[in-house]
Amino acid sequence: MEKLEGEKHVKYILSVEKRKDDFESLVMDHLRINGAYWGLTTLDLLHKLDCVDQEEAISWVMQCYHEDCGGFGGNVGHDPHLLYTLSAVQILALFDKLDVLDVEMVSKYVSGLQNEDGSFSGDMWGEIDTRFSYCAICCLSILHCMDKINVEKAVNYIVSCKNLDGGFGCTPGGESHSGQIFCCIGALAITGSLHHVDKDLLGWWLCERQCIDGGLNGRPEKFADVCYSWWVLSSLIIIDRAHWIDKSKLINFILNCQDKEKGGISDRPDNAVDVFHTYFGVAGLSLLEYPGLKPIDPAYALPVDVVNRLFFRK
Ligand code: GRG
Repeated sequence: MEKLEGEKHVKYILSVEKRKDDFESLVMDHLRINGAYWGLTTLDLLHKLDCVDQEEAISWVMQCYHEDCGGFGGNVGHDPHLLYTLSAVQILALFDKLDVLDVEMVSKYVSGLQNEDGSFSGDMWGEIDTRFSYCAICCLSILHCMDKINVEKAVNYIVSCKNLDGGFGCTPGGESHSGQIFCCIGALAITGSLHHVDKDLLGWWLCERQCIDGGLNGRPEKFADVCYSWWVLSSLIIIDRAHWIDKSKLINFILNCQDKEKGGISDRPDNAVDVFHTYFGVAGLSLLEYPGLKPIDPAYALPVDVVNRLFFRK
């Protein structure tokens, strides 16, 4: 079996941060704060968060903050959005620096995006998606501000996106997709509402995502992709059905997607690596209890020690 090239992945992540004008940096320009969350969380899972200049990272995150509304943009000077606000809050949680936030303003921004039916818009332009329900709920939970939203309505909206196959989509009636399932199951777990889930039915749909090559796909008839090692497996763990897949075949699939020379992980074997797949590969291996990695929390998508610090200060 291949082994995890941890040190090379650390070097790869640090090098992406330095290269500002190559293809990967340019395509990530509008979601740089998501990239920072993926990269920094990977470093933390590999016990290497101290390789980055914490002050510099936090100062950059705060440059993405909009003090007029309380939201964060994907990069300096970009418009605020829930997707980026969650990443900013997660990065600050990683560094144990949530105290730099005006929690009142940030939670006001997030709660202000809840709609009458309990759903969340991603930003002022109004697109609705269960991804944004997850972002809002995860963010407010980290900030200990769940009382700022109508949790019952938020949960009912998510439940209205449940399909007959046990999965969840973006909006009511939307096709089941593993990414959306993570968002819905993660949000239901955080709000203590998993009793709305038929665990056997959903577990069956999720374990059928394992392909012949050992990797997981996002929905039927699609190719396996390393990122679903996170979206599918975290959901299976939350509903106690992770033993329904072949874990060693999945570990092999992820390890075979590594660039063993330059570091980084790709979506499938022999493809080009990127920070997104490097994060989800390492996070997937962490869920699979691969030796040497910090354990990651399947609902908050943060290392377990960070989540314990948030809720138990230990
Ligand atoms: C903190 C981990 C974390 C997440 C924040 C943004 C978000 C909340 C969740 C995104 C969930 C999602 C929809 C993931 C799927 C991403 C993806 C690879 C989509 C690709 O979709 P298609 O249709 O791919 O191109 P398939 O594999 O179905 O062909």
